[in-house]
Amino acid sequence: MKILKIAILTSTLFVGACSHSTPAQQPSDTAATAPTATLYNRLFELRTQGTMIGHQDAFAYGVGWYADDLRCDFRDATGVYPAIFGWEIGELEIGAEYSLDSVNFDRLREYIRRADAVGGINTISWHARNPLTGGDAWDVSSPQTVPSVLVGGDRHEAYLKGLDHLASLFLSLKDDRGTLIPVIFRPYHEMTGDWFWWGAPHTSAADYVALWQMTADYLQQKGVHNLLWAYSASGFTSDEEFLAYYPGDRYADLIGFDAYQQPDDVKGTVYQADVSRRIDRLLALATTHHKIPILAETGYETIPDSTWFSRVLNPLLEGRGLSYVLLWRNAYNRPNHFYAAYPGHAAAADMQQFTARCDILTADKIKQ
Ligand code: BMA
Repeated sequence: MKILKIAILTSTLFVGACSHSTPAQQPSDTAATAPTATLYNRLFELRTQGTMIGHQDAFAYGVGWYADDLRCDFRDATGVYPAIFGWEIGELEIGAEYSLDSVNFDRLREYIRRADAVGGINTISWHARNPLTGGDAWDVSSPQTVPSVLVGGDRHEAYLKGLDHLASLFLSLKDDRGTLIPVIFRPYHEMTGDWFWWGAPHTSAADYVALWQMTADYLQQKGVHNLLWAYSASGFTSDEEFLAYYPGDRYADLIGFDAYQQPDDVKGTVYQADVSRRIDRLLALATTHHKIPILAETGYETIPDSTWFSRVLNPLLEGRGLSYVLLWRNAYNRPNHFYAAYPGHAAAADMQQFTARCDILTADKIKQ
C-alpha cells in the first residue's frame, strides 16, 4: 500500500514536472531527438491556429538573383518570412558540391540555420539521380532501378554510400547552440506519377516500400534522428491509390500530395475542384492514420492571375486544417519558372494580403 502510494506520488510529480517538456506523441523514429519530437507535436498544435505557408529555396535564389544573402523574394514581396522553408538535395547522393538546382551544399546548411533562426521550419526534398543508369531523377528507362538498390541488388552498396552523404549533411544541421535542427524529409515524392524512376509504373508497391524503409532504417542506423518523414503523392483518385505505396504508419509522420494549377486552367476551377477533392481524402486519411496533412508542393507558374492567392488558394485552405502548403521555387536561371510573387510582380499585393491573414501562418507568427 505504502509502495503504491509512493509510486502514485512519484508518477504525479513526474507528470507535473514534465508536462511541458514531454511530447505527447512520438514520431515514427522512436529514437527521434527531443527537438524533433517537439516539432512533431507542434505541427499538430499549429494546425489549430491556421495553415503555414512555405516557399522552396527561399534564401538561395529568386527571380533575377542568385546567392545574395540579403534577398528573399517571399520576404521582399510580403515583409515576412515563410513559416516553411523547402530545400532540395538532389545530387548530394553522388557527392556533388551543388544541388541539381545549383545550390551549394555548404550554403544550404547556412540557409537552414537561418530559416531555423527566424522561426521557420525546414523541409527537404530529394530529386535523386537514377542509381542504376546514372541518369537524372526523370530517367525512367529501366524498371530494374529500384530492385537494383535493394538488398541483394547490384547497386545496393553504392546506394548506401550515396545515403552516407545524406546522413552527414543531416547530422551537420546544427543551430548556434550546437543542437541538431529537425527537418521534415520528403523523399521519393510524387510516386503516383510516371516521371520519376521510383514512380508507380516503374516499380512495384512492395519494392517502393522496401526502398523507403531501407532508406529510413539505414539513416537511423547511421545516427540520423532529426528527421520527420513526409510521404507525398501527386494525383490520386482513391484512398487505395494514395495508400498503395505508403510505407506504413511506422515510417511516416506527414502525408500529403503535390498539385499545380495548369496554364490552360486560367480561372483555376479545375485546380480548385481537384485539390479540394484531394484535401478531403487527405484529411480523412490523416485522421485515420494519425498523421499531419500537407499540401507538399503547389502553385501557378508565373502567377498570371493577380488575385490568385486570395481567390484561388485561400478558399482551399480556409478552415480545412492543413498543416502547411509549400509554394515551389522561384528559379533564377529558368525564365518563367516561379511560384511566389516578388516586388513589382502583379500578384505581390495579393500575396501580401494573403500572408497577413491571421489563419495563414508565417515565420513571425509561429516563432517561439
Ligand atoms: C522541378 C523543377 C526543376 C527542378 C526540380 C527539383 O519541379 O523546378 O527545375 O530541378 O523541381 O527542384
